[in-house]
Amino acid sequence: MTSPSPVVGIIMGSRSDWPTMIHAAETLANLGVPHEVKVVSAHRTPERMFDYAKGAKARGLKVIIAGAGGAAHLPGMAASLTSLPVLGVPVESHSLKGQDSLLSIVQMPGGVPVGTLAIGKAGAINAGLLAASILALSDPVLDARLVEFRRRQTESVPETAE
Ligand code: RP5
Repeated sequence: MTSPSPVVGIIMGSRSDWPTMIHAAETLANLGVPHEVKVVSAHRTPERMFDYAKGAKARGLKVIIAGAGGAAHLPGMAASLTSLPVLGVPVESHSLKGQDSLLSIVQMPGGVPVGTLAIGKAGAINAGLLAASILALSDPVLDARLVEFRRRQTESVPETAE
């Protein structure tokens, strides 16, 4: 049996971003969303970035999740090359704790949007959930899985603090 074609592309500027971005991949896997994972650096592999973003829609991708740290221009550059929704995950950097990544990704000039999530693991998880929500607009089965995820999450929160 062949595996279904990916509909979400997870890209990141470096392999060192994987411990953060794995949480986006796991979130999508848990919801049964086919996805692919690639290292695509805006400054170290600019041609790979160009080809990836330019070809993403034709290959059947519907959403791109882009994680990067430091001078994190990958999400914005990807967004400039495709009309697909791009979700940006600021990876926590050593020197500035990801504040540099966050500001680099969030401050896009009007006209080229990047949906920016929180710094680090929470942002990667939420990027996966948000990508799934976008896809669920036209996929009732996925929508039901998201509703069930929320129900279980609510159920798992205890009322007492000790
Ligand atoms: C960015 O530079 C990457 O997204 C990564 O977060 C950061 C550091 O990369 P490495 O030097 O660890 O490869 O492009």
